Amino acid sequence: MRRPYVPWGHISDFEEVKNSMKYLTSLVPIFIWLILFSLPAWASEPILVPRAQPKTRQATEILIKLKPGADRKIIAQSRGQVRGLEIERMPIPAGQTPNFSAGRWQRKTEVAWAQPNYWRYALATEVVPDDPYYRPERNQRQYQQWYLPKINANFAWSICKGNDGIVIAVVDSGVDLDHPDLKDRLVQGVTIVNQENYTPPSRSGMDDNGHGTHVAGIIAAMTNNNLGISGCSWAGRIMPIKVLNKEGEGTDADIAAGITWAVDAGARIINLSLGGPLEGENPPQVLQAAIDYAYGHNCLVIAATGNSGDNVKHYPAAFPRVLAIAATNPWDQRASYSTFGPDIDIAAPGGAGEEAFSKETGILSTYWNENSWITDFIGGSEAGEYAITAGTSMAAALVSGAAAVIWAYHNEWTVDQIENQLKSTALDIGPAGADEETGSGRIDLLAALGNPSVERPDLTVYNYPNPFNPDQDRVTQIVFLLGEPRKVDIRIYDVSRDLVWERSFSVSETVAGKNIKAWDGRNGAGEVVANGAYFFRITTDNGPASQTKVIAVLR
Ligand SMILES: [Ca+2]
Ligand SMILES: [Ca+2]
Ligand SMILES: [Ca+2]
Repeated sequence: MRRPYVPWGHISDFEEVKNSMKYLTSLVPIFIWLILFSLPAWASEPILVPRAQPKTRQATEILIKLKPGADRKIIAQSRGQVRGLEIERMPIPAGQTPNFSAGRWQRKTEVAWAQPNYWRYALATEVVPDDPYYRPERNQRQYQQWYLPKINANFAWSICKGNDGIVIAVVDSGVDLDHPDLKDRLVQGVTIVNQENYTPPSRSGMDDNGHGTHVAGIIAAMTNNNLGISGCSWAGRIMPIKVLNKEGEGTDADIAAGITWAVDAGARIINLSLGGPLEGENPPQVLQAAIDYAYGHNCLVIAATGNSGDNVKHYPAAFPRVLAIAATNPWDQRASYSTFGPDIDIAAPGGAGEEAFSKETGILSTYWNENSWITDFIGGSEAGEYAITAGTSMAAALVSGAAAVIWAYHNEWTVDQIENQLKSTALDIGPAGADEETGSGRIDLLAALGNPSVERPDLTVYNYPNPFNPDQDRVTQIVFLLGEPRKVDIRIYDVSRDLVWERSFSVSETVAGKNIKAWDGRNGAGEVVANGAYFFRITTDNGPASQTKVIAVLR
């Protein structure tokens, strides 16, 4: 029997899948949606927002303006003039700094002025879409898409938000064609599912599973429409290609046909959040042929590497011409479920797999199921129009969204150039250099757009409950997430900036990941503080990494 492909990150309790993948069922958590049914009030606390900071590159030329009638012999070495201006571009002699060289020119009697040819930088500023699930409003049960700021998408959007000319084919279980946060992003798709005892929905590309709808939302949900989530690409078109059945299974032949259909219909990117292990001796030739066809048409094929948590080769991700995506958790580590091996090209946030599901660690996106009429309800098998899950499927989708933005910005680039740009600008994580867990590292969309000028604080801070009532809550938990154990100081100030409370924690008292310290609402003299706003500042010994947040004390 043909082994069905299952979409990574999808619930799979279907008997056939269980039987055919028996050896993987010991890894049950990998195939389970990690769903949080009810979220505590603190679930709406904010997460870190990186700040843009200029990077400095040294000038390599001096620009000089000669006085009228000056002897032009002194500019014999000129590299030419600045267009439209009689200003010369002079090389800097070896061993001289730009300022020293400019000073020497400035002192010459023939020279009106001289300046180094300083570098300027695209000024990336944060862009905050109005979609309610992107960022929370204080004290409301709203969710955050931490994975977008994680890859600096919020700064990248100030440079490029995408382009409707870029079509991304989601070769998956289909996409909910009626989803209010997707429908205006869709182009005509197709259903290619040749399976006995299964009848797909009558409308081409319509989802009857939910997985493809989740993937599509990560890539390019309708953004800044004051509804639901934000997509990684604000523009771009999703082409729903349904090749998996209601249980999320499909065959090589249908997947290959879906790929060639998408290429012929003009897709630039093909997202394959699906796969299965090698069977027999040879990689699946029909998929190889389809991927070669896509590559031959300058179409980028992106695939999830698998949720097996081991180094079993999975196809199609293991094909060299596929961009194979591993998943990371919120702390830039390989997610525990993420398949590893020499075929891994790059990593992206896919959510943590080792904990119960939450907005802090899972991936929130659009969703479909029979109960999709339930709106504003997230979690569980009854998830409505939005749901949280985790998997390399989600990581692959995020890379597809990022690639769509990069291609919109560099429309003339080839598949290889897009791939190289994603790899060369990724943040190296895990073992130094390219490694088998996360490939070239975790993607950074801002860096990939050519502006690597962003500070990367390794500190995420929030507290809960907040507001905090010392009489009822006893303590407020101050939570800080660290990339690695560090020495940490916590100081709490009142509004007049007087110190109220402080503690220092040594490296041996902190851990990589989540740290929690409690404040009981009392000052250094043991008295409960007055109602009002307090600031707490957390500083680590990691250079300037610090974060300041507000605690409201309310009794
Ligand atoms: Ca939206
Ligand atoms: Ca590859
Ligand atoms: Ca590495």
